[in-house]
Amino acid sequence: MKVLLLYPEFPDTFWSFKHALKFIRKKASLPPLGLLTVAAMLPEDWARRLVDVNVRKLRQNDLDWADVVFISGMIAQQASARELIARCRAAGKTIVAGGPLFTLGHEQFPEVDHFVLNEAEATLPEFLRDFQRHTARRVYASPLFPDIRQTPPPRWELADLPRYAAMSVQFSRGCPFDCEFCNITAMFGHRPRTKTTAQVIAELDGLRRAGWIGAVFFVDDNFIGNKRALKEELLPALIQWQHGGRGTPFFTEASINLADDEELMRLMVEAGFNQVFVGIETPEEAGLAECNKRQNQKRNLVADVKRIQRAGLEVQGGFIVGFDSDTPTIFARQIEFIQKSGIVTAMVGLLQAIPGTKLHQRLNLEGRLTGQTTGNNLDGTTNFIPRMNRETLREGYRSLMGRLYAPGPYYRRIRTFLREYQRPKISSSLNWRSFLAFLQANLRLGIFGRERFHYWGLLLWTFFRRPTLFPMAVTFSIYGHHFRKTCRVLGL
Ligand code: B12
Ligand code: SF4
Repeated sequence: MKVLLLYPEFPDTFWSFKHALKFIRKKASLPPLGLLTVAAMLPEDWARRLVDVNVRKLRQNDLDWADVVFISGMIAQQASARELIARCRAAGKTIVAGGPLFTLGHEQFPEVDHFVLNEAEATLPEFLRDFQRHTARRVYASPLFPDIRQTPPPRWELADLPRYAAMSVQFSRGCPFDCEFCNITAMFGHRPRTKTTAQVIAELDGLRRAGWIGAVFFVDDNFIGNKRALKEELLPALIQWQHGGRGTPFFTEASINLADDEELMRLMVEAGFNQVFVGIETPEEAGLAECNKRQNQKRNLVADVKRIQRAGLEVQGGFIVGFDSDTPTIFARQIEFIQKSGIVTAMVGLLQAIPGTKLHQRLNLEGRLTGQTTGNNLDGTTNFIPRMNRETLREGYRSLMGRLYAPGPYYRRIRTFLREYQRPKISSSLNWRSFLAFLQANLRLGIFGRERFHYWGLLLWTFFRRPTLFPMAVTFSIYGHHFRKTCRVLGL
């Protein structure tokens, strides 16, 4: 059996980092970990080929080669997924689909032959058994949250690693919290399930063997969901592992209560973590209460962010506007918060209702849903009737994004951050790509860019005040270019 593993293209959005990746001659941020994991669960004698359309085109000979196509994706990739499915159909291939896009809405893909939904650990073995007996059903789903201590290491050799900016590994699935808009708990449950330390180390060793020396993203929904396992097992083992190698920078996602645990932050930094994405959502207590973001309530969120930054972890923040309790003052409040906290990469989205979330259920009951989500809450659209006037919300969002990423405030935010930040213990080693990126940045941002005065101002300031953070200043400048371009593409 020859299996073609297909990963659809991401649209040009904030998270694609498309315009920044060009500077370092990379094609995509991360490889499709779900498909690489599924590849490892297929029978040993099956041949496998991965085509991630974000890094290379799907060719006719890929389709001619394949007996069956396994396609994955998230909602944001649905347009490309539909195109790929149509091509596979036209080529007469059997199509098997799985991953978040299909788990949350398989009914919308009548052309697909088999859906293997939820976590493959729970559904794939039964499908494979039936498929080999030619008795496979159309849909395989499971309410179970499987033990991931049996999950095999991803088949890295199928991916063209040098084309990606970073690699990903997963330690845990699930999150103990219950935010109304989030579908993580519906998909992965409340009890964080963890892999064993030995599994994680084996995955990292596999990456090293495959020649990877760059950054690694721990794609956990909330890395600190099980603090005990981290402090007693995983982090000490990672510290040990780093000593045996050249130093791999890690980044991840965590909830704000990370700021309460000095020991945990210290261990994370020692283990090589230098960046963490935190869902802050809103500085307004009413908004936090409305979406049940308990862990963010009644705190000084700016002070929390600064504490994490001072520990040596850059904070990237997720923010939302469009809560029922939001009034038109929210736009200025968000900007003020983000500027003060020095969160350079601030992903502000309009609230969208994703199927499977409590928010979706509530808005459905209230008769306020207007259509399907685009799956990308940063594209300036909503799929429900907001309490605020729709035009006020859209305009407010547009102007918020414009002001946040305009060169003046953006470069000021970088300085606010660099003043606070501790130099990371482990960071990406500089190589010819970094050097080329620096030259390109000088040309595109420093000579032709509208931000040129801000750019040189920042570089000079960093050179004299925080010289060890100079590479970060260049990286942030390149990100700013990407964010501004994306705002233009999205008409923000
Ligand atoms: C890494 C990640 C990203 C990376 C993607 C990189 C990549 N190449 O994959 C980046 C940073 C680009 C990203 C971006 C976004 N993401 Co994202 N992301 C994740 C994250 C944290 C981890 C994904 C992962 O690697 N998981 C580990 C693997 C092992 O799990 P998996 O992919 O689910 O695969 C398992 C099963 O689903 C199944 N499976 C998967 N594929 C297939 C295929 C077949 C054939 C079969 C049988 C089974 C199967 O088997 C696997 C093993 O169990 C998830 C959260 C999560 N916990 O998964 C969110 C998640 C996938 N992202 C999400 C969202 C919303 C986004 C954004 C839209 C965010 C935004 N607001 O802009 C953007 C969209 C991208 C864009 N450019 O527009 C949502 C998706 C919701 C949905 N239903 O589609 C998730 C679930 C998070 C959430 N809060 O809800 N993301
Ligand atoms: S803390 Fe993050 S992952 Fe957990 S439920 Fe809230 S938004 Fe989802």
